[in-house]
Amino acid sequence: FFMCFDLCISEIYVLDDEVGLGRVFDGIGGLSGGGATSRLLVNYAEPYRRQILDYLFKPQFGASLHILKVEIGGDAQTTDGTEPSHMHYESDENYFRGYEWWLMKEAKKRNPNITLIGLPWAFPGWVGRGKNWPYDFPDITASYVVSWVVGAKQYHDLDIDYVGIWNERKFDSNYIKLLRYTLDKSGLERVRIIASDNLWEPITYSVLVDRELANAVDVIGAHYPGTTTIAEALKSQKTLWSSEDYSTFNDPVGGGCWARILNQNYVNGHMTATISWNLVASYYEDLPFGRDGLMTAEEPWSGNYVVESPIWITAHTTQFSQPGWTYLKTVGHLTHGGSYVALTDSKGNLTVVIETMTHDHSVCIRPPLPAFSVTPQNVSFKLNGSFASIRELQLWQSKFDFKTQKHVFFKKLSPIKISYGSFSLSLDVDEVYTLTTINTGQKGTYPDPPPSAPFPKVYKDDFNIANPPFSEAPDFADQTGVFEYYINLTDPGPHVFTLRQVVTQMPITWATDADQTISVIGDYNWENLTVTCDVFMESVKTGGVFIAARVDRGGQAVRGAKGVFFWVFADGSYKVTNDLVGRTVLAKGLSGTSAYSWYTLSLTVQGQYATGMVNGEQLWKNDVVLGQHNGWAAIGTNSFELAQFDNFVMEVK
Ligand code: 147
Ligand code: CA
Repeated sequence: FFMCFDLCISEIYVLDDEVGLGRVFDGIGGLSGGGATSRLLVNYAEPYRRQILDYLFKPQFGASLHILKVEIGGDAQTTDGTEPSHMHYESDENYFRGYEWWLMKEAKKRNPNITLIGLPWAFPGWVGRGKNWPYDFPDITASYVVSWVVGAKQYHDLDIDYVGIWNERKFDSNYIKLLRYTLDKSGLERVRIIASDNLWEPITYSVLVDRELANAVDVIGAHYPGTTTIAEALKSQKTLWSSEDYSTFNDPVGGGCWARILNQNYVNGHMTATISWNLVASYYEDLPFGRDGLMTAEEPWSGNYVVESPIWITAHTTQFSQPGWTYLKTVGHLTHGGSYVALTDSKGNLTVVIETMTHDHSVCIRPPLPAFSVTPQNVSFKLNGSFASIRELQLWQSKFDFKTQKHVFFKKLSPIKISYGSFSLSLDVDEVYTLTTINTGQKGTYPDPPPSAPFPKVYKDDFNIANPPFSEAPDFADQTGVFEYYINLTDPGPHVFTLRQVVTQMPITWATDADQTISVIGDYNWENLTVTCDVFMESVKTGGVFIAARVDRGGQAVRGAKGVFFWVFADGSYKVTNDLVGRTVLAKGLSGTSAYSWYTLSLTVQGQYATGMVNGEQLWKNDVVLGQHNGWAAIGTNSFELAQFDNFVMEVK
């Protein structure tokens, strides 16, 4: 940029608080879950794990997020895996499962003012009394959700600020009112309700015609709004949020998407918060929506992580304005493309964020982006009202350069002097500027993390850990069902500490979970390896478990997973199949296996051949496995049944 004097023609934009103010700013956030998007983060060694958390949450350091939204785990597949429920069964309550509690505490440690939100994608099956629907027994659903809020306080001293209804699924007005009532009855009047985490309609219409519902709903939250809202939403006078947005590959175009929508969600759509799906891409990249997070941390085994451009784009707003600040009325589009917003704390501070992202460098995953043009331009800003006395503004710049790929992110430039109440800037395309009276901005940095490395070729887990920090064993990514550390208190033998699949009923689903349970682990590119695992069925006659290699998919597509699956059943038989559903049978026969005994299964795949052993003896060999060339290793069960796993080993050839 250069200072623009009389020689250049520039458009004049006025920043004024005397014409009234706009809406109150509620913050910028990240979403962990929906689902299992932070799965691998928890397994990072220190100091890398806390560095990643600092880049996300530490004020005046990196993204310095204002909001953390998490999934209320429902034991079901919710995009990149399952997250455990605090109530697997009706009589069960446990507030130490999964990693969302831990994540919320880490966020609070860094920013005590961070806003916390919980939203269910799925519910355990018992909540619907077996029906795939959460509103037939709304009192059960409401008390299930309120239990989660109460548990957050009781066991973790976390005050949840907002809860939602059912992610991107139907809402039920009576349920929302009952949720409000149940919260109030539990002394949680301060907890507010977001509805409905879907489109603007039909929730807006319902709020407009139903006064009682309008009283229960505090925020209308829409997903992927494409920066716009609808007239009815404005008419409702409700706070409007983009309660899920972004979901774009986090390369510089992803950063450009994020820059454009952070400004324009307010300019065009009057939305006062924007939440990124997802917070941090901490799941195997070959699961759906790989790297759609503000940064990437998908290699706990190496410690490598990458601070991507969306982190620094976030900082342009978050480090210089806080929830409770107010947007000025004087915000808008720039004549030659791009946009500007301005915020104030009403105590004299002013922050202006300008973005000039071009169309092709700011495309998000959805919705489609209509054509627009952005060209270099000179702009002048006139400071009126209480800003007239400002003499200097701090200046921060991000400058995308798609030609050289030498991008500059969140760089502090010399402050701008204000003369005669105005300043000028020469804006190039694909730039982001912050001009602010706040002088605490900082581009946080740590030494480079270790280099990227593939998943280790030899991997063992005996699950022998008495007080695990998390309920799930490292690097296992559950795709249907939930696999937890388990202690066999009465077992005198070598299997006191195991891993156990604990979901015994199809949940109220969000995606299409498989009818079998499955947890994947390892490297998607693996072809030839041996997987060994001790297995223990807990269902007499009907039980079944498998170990697998070359598993080709998870996420919403898990039902169609292919690979090489070696099953044993409690009825004394075995099977080798090409798919998780067990339809394409490569081999089958008798194994002599039954429930309540431990067996060591071993599966070796080498080129076109696979061989299986039980307790060290070959059960079948050299079955031809064509079609499936690579994928993760996996363990799982034949149905929603209890079963245990121990001494898991993978050796890659
Ligand atoms: C959202 C979900 O809420 C997230 O859990 C995650 O799956 C995310 C991935 O992009 O997507 O669900 C959407 C799925 C489809 C659309 C919008 C949101 N869509 O097609 O407009
Ligand atoms: Ca063990």
